[in-house]
Amino acid sequence: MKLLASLTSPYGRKLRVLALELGIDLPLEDTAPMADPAALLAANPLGKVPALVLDDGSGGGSAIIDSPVIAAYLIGLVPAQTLLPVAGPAHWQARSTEALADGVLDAAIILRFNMAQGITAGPWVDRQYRAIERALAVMNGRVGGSDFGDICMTVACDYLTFRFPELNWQVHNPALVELVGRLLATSAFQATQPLR
Ligand SMILES: N[C@@H](CCC(=O)N[C@@H](CS)C(=O)NCC(=O)O)C(=O)O
Repeated sequence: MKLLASLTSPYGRKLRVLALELGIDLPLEDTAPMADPAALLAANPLGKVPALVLDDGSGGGSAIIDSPVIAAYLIGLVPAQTLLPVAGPAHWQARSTEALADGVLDAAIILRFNMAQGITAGPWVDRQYRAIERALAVMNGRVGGSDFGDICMTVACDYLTFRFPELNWQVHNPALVELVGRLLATSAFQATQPLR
């Protein structure tokens, strides 16, 4: 199995950290989505990374797409895992925390695509900034809920530091600041730093 993702994709980083923490060997095939490489389009017709290409023995390889789905697949490979509560409210809370963190990334990426076209203001842009601000405030209250949620939130916050340093997300979110400082020092986050 191999992961198609770019070295800077935060969704890809979430999965790479997860694989390291789970002890899963997950080779990365550096894939730039905007170049529409054939291997990516074969794995994911949406043309998005990350995509997980499975070994099905035929050389073709079937694929799992969308980082929450891939995350669930990886976690399912390790029945003894303790990162994500297996069931009940704590499970769904952790999955919702993942969705919040991914949603912050989705909003940030919309902003980047708009910027690339010279659009830096307007109602749609403001809406993304407001969504990020509100989600961060909720995430700040969820620190420590689960290791999985903590990983997802750290990935999202570090992406904001990387691409939107002027946002100063740290100012109103002290619990996230503490979390991110702690997790970025771990070997899994160190090994998956985006090229800056
Ligand atoms: N919901 C997807 C989002 C993935 C995504 O937006 N990836 C970006 C790169 S970080 C991408 O491939 N963008 C290319 C495009 O939107 O065409 C996931 O969680 O995997």
